[in-house]
Amino acid sequence: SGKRLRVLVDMDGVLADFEGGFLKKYRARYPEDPFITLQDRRGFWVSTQYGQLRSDLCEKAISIWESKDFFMELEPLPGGVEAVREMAQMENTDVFLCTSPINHIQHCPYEKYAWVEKHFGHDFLEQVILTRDKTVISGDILIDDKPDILGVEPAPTWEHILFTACHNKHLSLSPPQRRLLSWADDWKAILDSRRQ
Ligand code: BVP
Repeated sequence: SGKRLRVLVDMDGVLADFEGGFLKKYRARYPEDPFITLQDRRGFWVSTQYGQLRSDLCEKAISIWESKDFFMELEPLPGGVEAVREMAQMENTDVFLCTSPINHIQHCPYEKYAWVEKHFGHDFLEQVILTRDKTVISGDILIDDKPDILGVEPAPTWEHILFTACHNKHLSLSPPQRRLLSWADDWKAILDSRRQ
């Protein structure tokens, strides 16, 4: 009881398999070029690591997620859609999908909404927040695979829960930062720890 809990959930790397979708389409489009296995991924930015592998691969990587249907066709990560649906049904709980579109605007913003409609249904479009700055969005919890979530607000209201992904699993967190290892991990306990 008490006030409602507001949970912000990221899409890429938390609900949608950005890394898997990227690697599959990159290898299909550039079969002669080197690639980075998911096991060898380090750092949030795919483009940065590909650019370090070979300088021309940075723009080749970018060409993949700037293509039509990239975001729309991402596979859901295991258990994510089910967990968010269940979370949204819980008492005193408001869930929003909080995601940063790329600034190549042709396809990504539309396809993120289309992905939500496809996997959650039309009514869930009400819960979508597209923003390039998550620090100005208020909430109690932000579940996100990006290790550093920065913006103009130095003291965001939310606690960032780091969702484990191939690129962040080796990072040691500075306490009291917490992780959600996957959607099979105890997300309900994390929510309960923030309820009044
Ligand atoms: O829309 C995603 C993909 C894009 O950044 C957005 C991250 O959004 P959040 O997960 O933080 O909501 N993106 C872009 C690049 C390179 C751009 Br140049 C990248 O390497 N990885 C990545 O996810």
